[in-house]
Amino acid sequence: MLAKEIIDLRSDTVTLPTEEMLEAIRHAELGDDVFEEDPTVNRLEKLAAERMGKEAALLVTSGTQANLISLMSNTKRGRLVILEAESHIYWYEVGGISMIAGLLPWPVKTPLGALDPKDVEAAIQPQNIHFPEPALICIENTHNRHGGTIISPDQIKAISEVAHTHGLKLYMDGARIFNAAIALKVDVKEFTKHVDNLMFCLSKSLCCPVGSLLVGTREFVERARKLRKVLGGGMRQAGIIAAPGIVALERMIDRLEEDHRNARLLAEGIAKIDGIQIDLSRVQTNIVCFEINGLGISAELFISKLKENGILALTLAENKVRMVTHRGIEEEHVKKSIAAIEKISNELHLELK
Ligand code: TLP
Repeated sequence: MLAKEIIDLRSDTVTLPTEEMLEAIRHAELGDDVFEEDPTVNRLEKLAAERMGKEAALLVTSGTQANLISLMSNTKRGRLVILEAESHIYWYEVGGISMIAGLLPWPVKTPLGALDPKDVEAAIQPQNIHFPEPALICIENTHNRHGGTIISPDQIKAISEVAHTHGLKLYMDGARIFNAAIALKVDVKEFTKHVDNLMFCLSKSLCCPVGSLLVGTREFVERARKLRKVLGGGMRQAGIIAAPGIVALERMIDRLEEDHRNARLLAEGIAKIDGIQIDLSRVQTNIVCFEINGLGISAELFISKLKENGILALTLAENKVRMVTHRGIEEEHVKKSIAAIEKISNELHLELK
């Protein structure tokens, strides 16, 4: 019954595997993946590489591990990495870029998540005794902290031209790249063809329990394979992780449109509520971020009030809340969430009077 149900809008990482995925796990053909002998892993990696239009792919345990290994595989210690100031690598990966990869992150601010090629050019420091050598440019697509915004294929192309002119690699944290492809109704290769390599996640809106894939040239992936081992990420019968990944790539992508429709519905509903500010132009995929400046309470307190109403969300800042739609969130859950936010807003406005 919906009334007692928790509506979990914290993240698309909370999605559970489908029945078909559980069946695929049960029947997966297995082997030792450190010896590259797990047939199911090999199938998934081949499929991922084909989908992305690259030579090879590597299954790793998480998006964070995928980003760390990619940073290391693309660079050498002591180099400079240009990335967007709100990027996941910079904010949410425990500083692994410096702590483990030994790199200097160089954050560049943007209004919507897409690096401006002119700013990238400016950030590529001249060869000078004082500066570390730049090695890599990172983009994030869709952009999480900017609200699931899309970096378009044309924008990627323009950034890649700057990167390649200066002999730098371009890497894409494509944790949610299929959301971008579905939203723009283009093949995912349109987003991947201008980057040297990328990662994408199976465990977010594609509903797998575990896993991300690195994709790029054979050489990049072979270096990554060794780095994965250094980091303790060499897995054995990893076919049990790969099997649902194959189901995800074959069956779970088209349904992302539903999540986008629900996010839009949620955003439009929230936009009508007193005390809340939302930039609807940012709601391009399955993430909805909004500010609660007019409610007179912190985002933390707002989230706890939501929880009392059976709705879970995350804070992004003192005054900012994030909600994410995914499989399991239906239109009726969206309507219930809007109603709950409206109720909280009305109660707060009454208290203020
Ligand atoms: N993002 C999670 C949290 O860490 C915030 C979420 O709920 O959105 N890149 C991007 C763009 C991501 O959004 C995430 C996860 C990652 C990398 C890391 O993936 P995991 O959680 O698998 O390490």
